[in-house]
Amino acid sequence: MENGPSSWNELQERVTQLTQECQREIEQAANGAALQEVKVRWLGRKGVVTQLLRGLGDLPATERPRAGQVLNQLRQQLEASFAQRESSIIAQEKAERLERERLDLTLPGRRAPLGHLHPLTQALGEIKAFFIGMGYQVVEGPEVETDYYNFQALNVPKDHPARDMQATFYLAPDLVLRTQTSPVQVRTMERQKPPIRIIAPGKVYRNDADITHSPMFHQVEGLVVDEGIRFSDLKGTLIAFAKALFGQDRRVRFRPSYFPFTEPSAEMDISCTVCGGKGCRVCKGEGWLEILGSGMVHPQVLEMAGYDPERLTGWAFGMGVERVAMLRYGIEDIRLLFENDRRFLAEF
Ligand code: 2NM
Repeated sequence: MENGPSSWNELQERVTQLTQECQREIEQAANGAALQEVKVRWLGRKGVVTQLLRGLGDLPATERPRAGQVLNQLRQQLEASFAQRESSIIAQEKAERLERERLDLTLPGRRAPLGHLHPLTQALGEIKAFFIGMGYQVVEGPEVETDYYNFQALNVPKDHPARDMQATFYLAPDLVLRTQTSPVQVRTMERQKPPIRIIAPGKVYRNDADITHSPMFHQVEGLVVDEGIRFSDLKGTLIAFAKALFGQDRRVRFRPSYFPFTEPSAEMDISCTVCGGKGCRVCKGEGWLEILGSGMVHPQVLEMAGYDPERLTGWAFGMGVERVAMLRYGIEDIRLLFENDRRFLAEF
């Protein structure tokens, strides 16, 4: 061997030295990349061991086999050491990764936020449930109405203050946004024969806006027509309704009132839901809250709808859904019901 060991002892010694040197580097390689770099330096195409093997060609033919054996042994031994270290690094890196990515499978899951019905929809649902339970039909009709169905058929003459431009949205001289759902009841009377037991929920429109009025709001009106229907039917039904919605121990009273489409007419109050009747800010010291208007259907209205007022009588009522929701939940500003601020809605 030129420039190399001149005796077998020296070659053996050199190989032992190289083995130790390489072994140390293998142990010190901290990760896969560092180990690969060491491997290239020792066993790669220009690596230490490869250079030595190439040097074999320079040896006399008689020495080549033995020297080749020694160097091949060195290469095999180093390859084995690399493989061992490689697998221990892979195992260690896997253990580290598992530790780093550890999941606590016992943690409770994140609950999907559950929505709920809008307070107005809840109030409307309770109102409908009561009347459906009493055998009433739910009917709907157009929000754009003719002057005839919104006013004339309800005994509201051309010069009545309820037709004031201030309150009614006119779309054309004979076309309005309905100011109440009563036109639905008139349309139903025209279509069906008694007995009639219906409620008409829906949007209505009036040019009013403050903390208790919105230009669009919701009403539920109801109508019962048959032979022998009396004011006591109105009272019994509406008292049962008030107690179903506001509590069985709620007190109820009727006050005389006026509507063009009923005679006699009455407003129904319930004892204040906030103070129970002692008088507070919500009931303005009265102890009572007005929740709906009602009355015996005016004979003129029955007649215009094609019914014989000598044979048939009826009673009707109308209430604002927003008002019911505000009284039930103690909401002081109607606009909160339409802003859809989820922090507000989440309270109901
Ligand atoms: C109310 C009050 C009193 C009412 C009357 C009718 C109809 F079509 F039968 F004439 N529907 N609704 C009525 C009666 C509405 O709202 C405060």
